[in-house]
Amino acid sequence: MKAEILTLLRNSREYVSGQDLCARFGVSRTAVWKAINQLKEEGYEIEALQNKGYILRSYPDILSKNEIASRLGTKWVGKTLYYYEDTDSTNADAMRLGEEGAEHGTLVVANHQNKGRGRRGRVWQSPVGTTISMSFLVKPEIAPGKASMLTLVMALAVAKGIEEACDLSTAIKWPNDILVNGKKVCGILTEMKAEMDYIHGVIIGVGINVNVESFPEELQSMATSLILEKGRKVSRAEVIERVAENFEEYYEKFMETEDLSLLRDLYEERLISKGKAVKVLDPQGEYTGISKGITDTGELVVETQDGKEQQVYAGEVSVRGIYGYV
Ligand code: BT5
Repeated sequence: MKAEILTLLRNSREYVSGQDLCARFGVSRTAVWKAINQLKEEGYEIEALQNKGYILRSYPDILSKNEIASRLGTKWVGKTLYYYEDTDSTNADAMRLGEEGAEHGTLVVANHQNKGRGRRGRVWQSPVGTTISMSFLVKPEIAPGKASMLTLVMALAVAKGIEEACDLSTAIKWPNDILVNGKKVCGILTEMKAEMDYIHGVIIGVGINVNVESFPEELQSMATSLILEKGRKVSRAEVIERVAENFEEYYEKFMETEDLSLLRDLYEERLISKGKAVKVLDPQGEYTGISKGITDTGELVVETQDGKEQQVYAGEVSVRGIYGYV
């Protein structure tokens, strides 16, 4: 009921009467009063006026199960929601929950993540209380080889979500970095539990620097946050809401065709490398070229000096002018 009261208060510019709340939820005035008091204790500034009711005056950057649940207007993403104050890695949590039978669309969010993982064993740093660490569990009935496209689907959902939540323009560095003004605000890690021809679950982990005011020295030249770019605090719950809603829409589009053909234009509009010089760190040897865009199945297309087009499936690609490739 607390989450529903919060939704009602957030969506109302007028006072919401206590009587209406009682009638709506079929509970006593005391029960409503108790729920309101709990919300106040969590940091919501709720004003109560006799004969008028309650109004929500302000809400700081609160992250809680109620705050997230009260916002999500999704059909299936985040309907099962786990929230942890502290955890090692939300990707590890989502993987475990998936093995225990958690449903398609389950969302795991943490206020603090101690052992955030990047790709290939790298570390993802998530300072306490200022970042989003979240993982989505999906169970698509597709060939396991197609699952890596979900990283691109999520990249698009995050890029669009940030644009909507705080009116900043974003760019995507293929395949999994979201940038604002040329620096990384978000990384995505997709992991999968599958047999050769059957997916048990795909975990798409998203780390977003939201209200991080400073970074350790080794990240300063490449990392940024929404607060640093926007110049004001940003509500993490609102960013989660937008990302989740976009992800639901884009995932459904992806499943229609089992590729990115319906999303490719949207992705390429934000692809930072498009038309630019890139360096591909291929295990067979490094090469340079001009990035042309992506294929319907998510590979990066790079035209080399001899005019041939190469498709990059995985691996590291540096873009000239971004994070140190000069
Ligand atoms: C990523 O890896 O960018 C994927 C990050 C995924 C994190 C999420 S948080 C929720 C979920 N649970 C997890 O355990 N992980 C996921 P990669 O492309 O390998 O980039 C890692 C590199 O980014 C590091 O080696 C650093 O150079 C840099 N880095 C680390 N922390 C950063 C931060 N907070 N902001 C920007 N860059 C960072």
